[in-house]
Amino acid sequence: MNRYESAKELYAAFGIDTEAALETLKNIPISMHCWQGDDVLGFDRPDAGLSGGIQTTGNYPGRARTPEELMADLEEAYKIIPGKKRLNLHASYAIFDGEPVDRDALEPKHFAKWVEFAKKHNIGLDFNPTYFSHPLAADGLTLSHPNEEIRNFWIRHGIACRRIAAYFAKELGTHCLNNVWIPDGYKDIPADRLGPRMRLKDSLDQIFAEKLDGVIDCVESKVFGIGVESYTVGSGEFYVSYAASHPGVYYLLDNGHFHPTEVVSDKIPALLPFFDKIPLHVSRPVRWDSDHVVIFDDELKEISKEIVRNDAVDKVLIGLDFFDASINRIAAWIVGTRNMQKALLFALLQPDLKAAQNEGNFTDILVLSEEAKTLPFGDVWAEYCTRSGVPAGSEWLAMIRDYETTVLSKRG
Ligand code: RNT
Ligand code: ZN
Repeated sequence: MNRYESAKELYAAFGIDTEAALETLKNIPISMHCWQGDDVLGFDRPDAGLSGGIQTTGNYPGRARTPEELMADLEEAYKIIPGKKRLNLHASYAIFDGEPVDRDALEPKHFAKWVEFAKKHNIGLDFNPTYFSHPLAADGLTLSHPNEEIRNFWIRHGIACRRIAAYFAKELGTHCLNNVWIPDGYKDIPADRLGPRMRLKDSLDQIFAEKLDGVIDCVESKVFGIGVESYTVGSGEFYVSYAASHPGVYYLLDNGHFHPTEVVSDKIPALLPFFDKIPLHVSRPVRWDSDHVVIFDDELKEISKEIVRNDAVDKVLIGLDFFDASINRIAAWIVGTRNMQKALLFALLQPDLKAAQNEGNFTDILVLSEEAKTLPFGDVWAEYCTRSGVPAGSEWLAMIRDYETTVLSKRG
């Protein structure tokens, strides 16, 4: 008997159907963020640098410098990542072909090459307006800016981006999640905490006014950023209230954007009674919103369990958000994305203990969930990879090392 067949029997003894788990997993899309490939720099403003209170650290060689390089790197990662993928783009990844426009004048045509890429790989696209790395965001304020001209520029950017999102949806025949995250806030204690929030609310109302087919709108909250430590305009309460009072707008949870002992795994079932969609930015905060590569850790498993056992596979829109410039960037994408999928599979292979909870039987819950942790999960994961036509184990590292030697190391 091969290892998978033997694992299947051991899981069956726990009442767990490995075949059903594999079938479910292959249909859960993971939206991979394009920005791990180039340290969040984008292409529309080659000299802008990264701003907005977020930071990549490290200078590992081989960063993608052009759309062609980024696409090639994504394709390399796709060879090793099983299952259904989507690609998450930022507006700063516009491709101009010699005729640059500012962010408030972006049009679908500036993303035609990305649509072509998506069609080639049969994937959906998600989108994000870029409210950072731009001279008009230099003081860290955008949609809440007290200067009406600057605020209007960013409102126009938001409107332009939603139309691009609608173009993606139409071209690709799948929804496009359009996520608004802004860096707005203050380094030190503000004199007015309400005014900026009233302006942000008004800006969002203007941006979301147009009804667009296929676009799923969401807003992403945060606690603080570098240089923006004392006050964040788009806080958790602000955005969850905004989403709850604006049908069609959803609240995106980034697990680097909460206080250290708060967990997104518990926020998912807190939002499910109220929202039919919950978008995620799965990340790994280490002491702050550091955006480390996602590893197969306990919180990732808990997040996955909440998605799976609450029948929320179609409601939770899983996106990734990490950026590490200190290691091979393609390996980072692959590890992080495979870990998300591993955690989902792990969750799909856990016993259902809801009935025990209702009977007050916490002994069974503790014993059975601990025993299930050491079932031969790795054999089921390996089977999934093999059936998906990708390497099952660490042998893929050699492929990436080879690409590093032949392609990445030649980049200046
Ligand atoms: C920043 C947010 C935001 C960005 C990306 C690049 O703290 O998490 O989602 O990381 O949009
Ligand atoms: Zn995020």
